Amino acid sequence: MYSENLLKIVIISAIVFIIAIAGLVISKANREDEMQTGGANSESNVDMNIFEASEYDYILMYGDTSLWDDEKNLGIDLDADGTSEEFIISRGVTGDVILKGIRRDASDGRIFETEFWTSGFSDLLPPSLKKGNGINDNCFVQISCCDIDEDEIKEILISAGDKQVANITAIYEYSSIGEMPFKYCGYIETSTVVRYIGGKTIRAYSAGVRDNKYYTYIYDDEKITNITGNN
Ligand SMILES: [Ca+2]
Ligand SMILES: [Ca+2]
Repeated sequence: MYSENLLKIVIISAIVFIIAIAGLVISKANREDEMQTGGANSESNVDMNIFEASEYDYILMYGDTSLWDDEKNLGIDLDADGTSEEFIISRGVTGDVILKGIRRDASDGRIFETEFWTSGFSDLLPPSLKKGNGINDNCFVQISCCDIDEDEIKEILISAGDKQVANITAIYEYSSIGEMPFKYCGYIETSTVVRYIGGKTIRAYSAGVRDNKYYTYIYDDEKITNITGNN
């Protein structure tokens, strides 16, 4: 009798142990999935974003590109003309980062695209954020759409950063005509997070957001201007 009870206890303990381990594995997998998933205004990713605003859309990826198992897509009508523009974060065959913006011509369906990474953005990054043609293991890349200069057309913000030492956020204007759908208008360099606070005003945090140390920039007339120096 005693050994039967002992056996039951051992079996039950083993089942509880297996369930606990399975739970841990599943929760870890979910976290890892979230790390690379991003998504429009997803609360679970707020702490990971390297560009933030109260109203915006974004896609985000993180770390070693060889571990990216899918691409991220964002369809958004930047100029409210009824045709969506499209953004993609994915990896190329050699593990390089692909950050793409696409305009589809509503009348004839022609496609015009900009690959931000190879058309100048990666050149802005310090070596600490890069690995080969890709990003370092602790680096995030983010494409965000937000109307910063309040002209009813959303700007595109391309960001790369590790949330500690370096954050490069470049601003591009959308053009609904011509061969170049996205025009480079400058960049902000800081340490952690870049945040749009409304009124054409951007804060670039040099430490954690809670430390409240930031430079203030105005984005207007396709130009970024530092207006206050360090607070
Ligand atoms: Ca459009
Ligand atoms: Ca705008």
